[in-house]
Amino acid sequence: MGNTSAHFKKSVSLSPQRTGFAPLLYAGRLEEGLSIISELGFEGVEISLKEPDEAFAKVVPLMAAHDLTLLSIATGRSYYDDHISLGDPQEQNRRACVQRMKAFIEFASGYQAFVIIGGIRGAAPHSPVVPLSEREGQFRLSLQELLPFAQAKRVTLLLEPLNRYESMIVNSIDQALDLIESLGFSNFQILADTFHMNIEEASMEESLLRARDHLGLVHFADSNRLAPGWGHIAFPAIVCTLRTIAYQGFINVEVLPVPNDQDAARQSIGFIQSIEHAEVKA
Ligand code: LER
Ligand code: MN
Repeated sequence: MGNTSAHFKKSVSLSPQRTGFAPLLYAGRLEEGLSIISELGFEGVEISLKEPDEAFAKVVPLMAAHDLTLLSIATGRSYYDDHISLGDPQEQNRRACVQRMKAFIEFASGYQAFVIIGGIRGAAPHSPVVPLSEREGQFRLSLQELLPFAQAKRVTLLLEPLNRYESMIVNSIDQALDLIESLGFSNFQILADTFHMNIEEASMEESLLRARDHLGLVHFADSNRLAPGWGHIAFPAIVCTLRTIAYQGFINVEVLPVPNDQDAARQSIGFIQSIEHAEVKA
């Protein structure tokens, strides 16, 4: 058993705008970024957007020109910049956020791209005190509306467990699995991010094994959110597990532009290439 393809497809998180959400490369320099990452050997792009605007739609053809797939759309800026969320205790805000997500889903359906549910569920630890059960209930209500909408448009939504310092809802892979299994939609899958797993999981490898039937995408960042290899996460064991479960999706690099965008991109792809065939002894 294992991944039969020669290598994992690799993608990277970019942003058309400069943003307060930091682990994005070439933020505000998207065209330059597309050309450099395609030369480095990346095959796909994840784009962080506040909304699916026309300015961005015009850039999408450039991706194809560089042989890059638009893999996924990250949506957290609606919460970080506009303060609306899918678990919002204020109904007006929650509705605005559900509408925003529907626009993302419509946009993504044209490109067969994933739409990510990460920070957009809200409930950051510093947010106003509202019983957690109420926020979870509101989040669930939003999902019950969005999942059939996305299904009709053949779009898969990815639920990304976030560490406890970023959200109080769905921190671990097991919590994500519970929610996904209880809702029962095949277009609802997991996005497993090594940066968050390093904080929340007892064993990243065991968690990936449990997630195997629902794993849509993987984010790679090291323990300090630098490029893989510049922190202390044991990536060879993780790629070995991904091969064991025959993971066929992309490995998406979501890292800080430190010491600069190009070095972070170069280290990320070079490091993954150097370990992706490694054998790890149990
Ligand atoms: C986004 O993919 C992520 O990992 C989060 O930290 C965003 O809130
Ligand atoms: Mn992530």
